[in-house]
Amino acid sequence: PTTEHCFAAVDLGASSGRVIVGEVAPDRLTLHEAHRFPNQPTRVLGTLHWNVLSLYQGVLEGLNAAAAHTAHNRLTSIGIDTWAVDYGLLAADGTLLANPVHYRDTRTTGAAERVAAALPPRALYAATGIQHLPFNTIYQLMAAQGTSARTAAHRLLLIPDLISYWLTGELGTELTNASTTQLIDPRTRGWATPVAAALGIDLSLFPPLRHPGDPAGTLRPEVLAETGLAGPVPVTAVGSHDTASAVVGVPATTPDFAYIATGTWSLAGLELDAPVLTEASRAANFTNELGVDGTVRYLRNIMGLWMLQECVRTWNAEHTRGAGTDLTALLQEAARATPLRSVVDAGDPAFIAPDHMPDRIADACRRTGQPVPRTPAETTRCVLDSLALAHRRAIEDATRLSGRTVRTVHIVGGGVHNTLLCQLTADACGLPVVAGPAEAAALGNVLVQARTAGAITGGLTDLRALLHSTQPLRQYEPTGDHSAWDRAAARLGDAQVTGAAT
Ligand code: ADP
Ligand code: LRH
Repeated sequence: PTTEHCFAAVDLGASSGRVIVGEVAPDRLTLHEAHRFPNQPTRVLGTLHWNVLSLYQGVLEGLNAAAAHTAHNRLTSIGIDTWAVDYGLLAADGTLLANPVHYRDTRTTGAAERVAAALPPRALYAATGIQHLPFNTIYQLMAAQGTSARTAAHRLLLIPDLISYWLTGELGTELTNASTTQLIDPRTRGWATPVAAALGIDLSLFPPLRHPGDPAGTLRPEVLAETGLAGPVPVTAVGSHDTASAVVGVPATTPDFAYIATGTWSLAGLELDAPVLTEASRAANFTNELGVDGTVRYLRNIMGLWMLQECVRTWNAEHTRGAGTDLTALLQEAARATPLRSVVDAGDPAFIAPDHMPDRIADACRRTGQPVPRTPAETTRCVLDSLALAHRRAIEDATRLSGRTVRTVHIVGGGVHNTLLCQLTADACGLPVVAGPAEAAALGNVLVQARTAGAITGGLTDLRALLHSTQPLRQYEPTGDHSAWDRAAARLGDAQVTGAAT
């Protein structure tokens, strides 16, 4: 590798963290996975936490491995993206006051009602355009009111901003991820001050906003010593929300595309120039998260491969399939299982919490009068059919609500490896699917850094053209009887596959 233009993307997903080195030139883009480590939350005294120090340790090990991969241990810069909504609270001296709580923790139960009493959901949506999800940061802050950490807090840092602070000592709040707090006005792309005032949230908790491409400090000497990197190493703000970086990483060649970022979650929707804040959009539970280069990510959160991950975890614990479930064999069996035998609402918040996923899926089938899956392969098929159906519904709703047309669906993220899910999504949507890259978030992260450093130039279209010409992609054409998907959707009824809007 050359020294000039190696970038490290720190990409922390809910299932794994990775540090990926991207080498970039105007006509070349190669990735090297320096390090991958599991992200395993821990329940302590009844609260589910992220193991944030262990994640930081993984980042340091990853940067060490990245240094070893580059000539002379040099990186042009580092960018950080992680999952959204969660945060750490800091004391005035910068100490982390408590271990960040996981968005799947149940502490937010009842918080939405308290927020609604202070600010009706319609007004909240008109001001922020954010989909109602029980774990949005405002609900977490409502739930944290009166706790000792919240009372003592001087600063609030979203997870990528916290990792960035530990690496550089600099404070900031990156905009794309800030939009997931439900405290940003997507029209002005600044703080929604009236919303914060109505909810009693002190916006001075958040350090100043920074934008993708802004400088975010340089690695502290202690970090250089630990990682073996040769300084100085700048940290560049990227789309620090992993989904914002993943959308940059969509290799679209025309404007009429929809995307589905599939990993732990499926985030399905469109890239727009302006938010859609209508009441119809609120009722359909669509979000207007902010994207790179002034864009809006108009999408719906769908439960994603979390449902399958949790099933596999349960089966492994029960030894249903021996010591460990072989995902490849399971997916092959699922491909042979009866199609669309039973489907569940993959937008249903009932699937958010961990544990007992196969039972919860069985219950949902029972409640809707459908056959209960009997084997892991049948349950897997039910999950994948349900996800494909939810993908289709999200794309149909997004086009209807925005007035846009879609001719191609791009799938990016870990789900790209799941060829059955990609084919089912093409079948359900009745549209060609282009699958890849799997590491779209890391690629989007690297591309924004590379543009900032001057290694490449142009807008999102140019960045995507580079992806299209350099990354392996696979196309899936729609097959099968399209009306079978309409009949399956009808079994769930109209209100389904949106996640109930309150
Ligand atoms: P996150 O960023 O949320 O941590 P990823 O984008 O890494 O998630 O996607 C993880 C998911 O991708 C896994 O849960 C799994 O379902 C799927 N996946 C990854 N590799 C494979 C594979 N080889 N075959 C099938 N599915 C895979
Ligand atoms: C995906 C993701 C998604 C959020 C969820 C909390 O990793 O960032 O966009 O809604 O995690």
